[in-house]
Amino acid sequence: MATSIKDLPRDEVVMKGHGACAGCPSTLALRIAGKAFGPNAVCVMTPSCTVASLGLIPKAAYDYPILNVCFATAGSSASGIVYAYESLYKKGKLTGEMPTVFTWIGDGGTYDIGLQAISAAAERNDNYIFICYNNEAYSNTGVQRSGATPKFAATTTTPQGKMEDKKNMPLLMLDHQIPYLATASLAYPTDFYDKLVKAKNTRGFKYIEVFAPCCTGWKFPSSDMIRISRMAVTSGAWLLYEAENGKIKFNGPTAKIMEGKVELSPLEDYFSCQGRFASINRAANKEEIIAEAKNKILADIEFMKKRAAF
Ligand SMILES: Cc1ncc(C[n+]2csc(CCOP(=O)(O)OP(=O)(O)O)c2C)c(N)n1
Ligand SMILES: [Mg+2]
Repeated sequence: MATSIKDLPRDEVVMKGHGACAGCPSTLALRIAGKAFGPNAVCVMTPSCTVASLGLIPKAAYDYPILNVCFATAGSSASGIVYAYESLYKKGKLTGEMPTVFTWIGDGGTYDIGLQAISAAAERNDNYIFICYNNEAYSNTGVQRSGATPKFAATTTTPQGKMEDKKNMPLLMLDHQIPYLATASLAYPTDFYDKLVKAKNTRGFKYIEVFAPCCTGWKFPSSDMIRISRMAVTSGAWLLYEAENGKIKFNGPTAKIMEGKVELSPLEDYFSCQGRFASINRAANKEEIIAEAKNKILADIEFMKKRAAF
């Protein structure tokens, strides 16, 4: 049975005094991960907002051991930790439950700079949970475009709006034939929590990507973070699903969208509350741009329906 919000453990691993922006989605998502994994866990991070705001000694505000590594080793550092633990347990030098090893890495570190080592770890089916928090930009260094930035979104390197579509990283990871993969949203925290617990209890390589609307980079009031998280799902801009041994199951509103039981909410509403899409409003061909973005979403939905039935 799905967990209710009242059932979530009270444990907090994100401590007070951290330097994250108010309404930071990564920080909230980390709190939920801490509840799912419990105290016996080890985390690997690459340079990112989370490292800068929570992970740096002497101001580290996360109650886990954190290994802060360079981007290119995003996937391989966690593999090394797992192999070391497995060897120590085998030799009897460690006993008890092995800690949950997980990564907490941004979209820049996942989609772009760390991709090679992540792909290799997935292909080896290394026993850890790769978590990507996707704020659709290189936020920490001033909001540059990444492979996860959607078309038309303005960043500091695409001031007129990005001209290319984003990569479909979850599908790319699914094609590594890993035992568990999930997408998640902070508007559906118990769905996210259940997916984290499932990943913890699955052996092999697990990939979870949580959608993380960044108020600073996307230019909206911090109090709107959950509302925007929800609109991304209801408009079809972010699809919620999981795949156990490659079998896709849609979750929450995405399941209803796939079954044709609910209409997509207006994409215009999702765009209009974010400053990064402001140039769409100013464009002479505004209708054309919105129609193109909607058609892309519809095409992705049709593709995923067929992919899930396959
Ligand atoms: C190899 C390398 N290139 C660039 C940087 C500079 N850098 C530090 S954090 C960062 C942004 C990371 O973006 P993302 O992984 O999406 O995390 P976010 O900042 O959005 O939380 C960059 C480019 C670096 N540290 N190392
Ligand atoms: Mg990012």
